[in-house]
Amino acid sequence: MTSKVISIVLGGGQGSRLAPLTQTRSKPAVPIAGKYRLVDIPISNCLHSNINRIFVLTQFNSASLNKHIKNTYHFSTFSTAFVDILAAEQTPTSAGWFQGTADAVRQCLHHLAVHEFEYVLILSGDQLYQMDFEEMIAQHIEKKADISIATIPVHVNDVPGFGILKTDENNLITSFIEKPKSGFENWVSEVSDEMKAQGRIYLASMGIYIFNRKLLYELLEGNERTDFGKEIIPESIEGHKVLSYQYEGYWTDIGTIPSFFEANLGLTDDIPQFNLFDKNHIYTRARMLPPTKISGTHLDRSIIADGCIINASLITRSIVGIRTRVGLYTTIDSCYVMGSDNYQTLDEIAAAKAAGEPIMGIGDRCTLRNAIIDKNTYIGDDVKINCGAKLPDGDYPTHTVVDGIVIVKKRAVIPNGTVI
Ligand code: ADQ
Ligand code: ADP
Repeated sequence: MTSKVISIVLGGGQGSRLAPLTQTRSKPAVPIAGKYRLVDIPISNCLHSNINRIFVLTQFNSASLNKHIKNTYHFSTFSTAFVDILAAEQTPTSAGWFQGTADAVRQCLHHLAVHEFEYVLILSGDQLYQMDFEEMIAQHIEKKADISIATIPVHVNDVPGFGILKTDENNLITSFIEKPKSGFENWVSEVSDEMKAQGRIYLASMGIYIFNRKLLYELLEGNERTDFGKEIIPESIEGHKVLSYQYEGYWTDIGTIPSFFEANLGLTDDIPQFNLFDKNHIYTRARMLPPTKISGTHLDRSIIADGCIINASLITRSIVGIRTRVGLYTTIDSCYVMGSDNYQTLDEIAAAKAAGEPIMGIGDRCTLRNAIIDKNTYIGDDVKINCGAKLPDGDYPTHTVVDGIVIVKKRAVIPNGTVI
């Protein structure tokens, strides 16, 4: 069944909502949970659902995304499996950037044409969830749907952020409005008691679609429609069998800095809603890193990735990514530290210290709170980040503040004694 499916991961437009993390890399390459990349989530869900022909569409092609995909997803020469990146490209018929989700898929249709498939599974690249697509595909085929949309119950407060829909008793979608401000109030759906108790009574599109091959070509070819949520889906419910596949597990959007930050820190909960320890684990690049070395640190509800050297006093509710070095007497609370791509040598460290310059990682006697520290940053000694009142939003050479969260930019150098 899944051998008839090709998957397309929408890897992101300009990624401006995740800036400055997307300043030098494409959205699918943004690191999450200390050792993975965003794109590992949809790809792992596909592979665990036995879908192994996957295109990742991205607006710009960063070296790190290519390297990550090339070094991670290896298949046997005897299988048809692949994970290929398709970046927006100039061709005789298109000028460049994808104009929206449907336009992105349209522009890559010619890459799909050489493959044998009957169904296209379209996924977002910025969501955290574990879902078995085989069940959804089985329902799609069994019910002879033209399009299936994965849906999830949401609270009225979240309605304006999603495509909201109404179904009949056979899960047929009869109405759909993208990000409505009104007009949806009577569209209360059949949901479980657990969802009802949380006030989640409206059905939202998860931005996960299955299209029959022929219909997808008909809907996209020879027209200007650029967006699935705004155009293709609302127009298709007239005259086509568009079914809802209702899901009630954990699913969250990680396309903005606050949601990205919370989803990451949520992994440190006693029983996180997203289970990294599931038997269907997240695939990522296997690195030959040494085990982490920790000295004199009180660690509380934190995740420490491989290859770190940690001498901090206290780390609470934080994620510390690969190859992070943290100095003596430092305190880290509610932070996502992404880590580094390499280690400095002892000679480099000695030379930097002699010159009074910060070394890669986090120095001695620092206090860091509510921050995302991007990769390869140099945070000096006695630095304080976000230790006072809520900071106003703003963008500065070394860091950005979004919703009170400080994001220290990749490769930023924060001199000794700085207070942010
Ligand atoms: P949004 O998430 O707001 O709503 P959109 O911004 O179009 O929709 O993004 C969908 C996915 O496509 C994201 O992963 C995004 O990064 C990616 N994407 C956007 N533009 C792209 C481009 N030009 N090229 C490549 N990828 C691109 C959608 C639906 C709603 C639904 C929510 C669920 O429109 O109906 O409720 O998803 O999150
Ligand atoms: P990301 O920040 O998304 O991880 P990068 O583009 O930094 O992506 O890719 C990671 C790889 O690129 C690492 O192996 C790193 O050594 C290398 N790299 C990144 N920046 C530099 C740089 N300025 N000089 C040399 N190598 C770099």
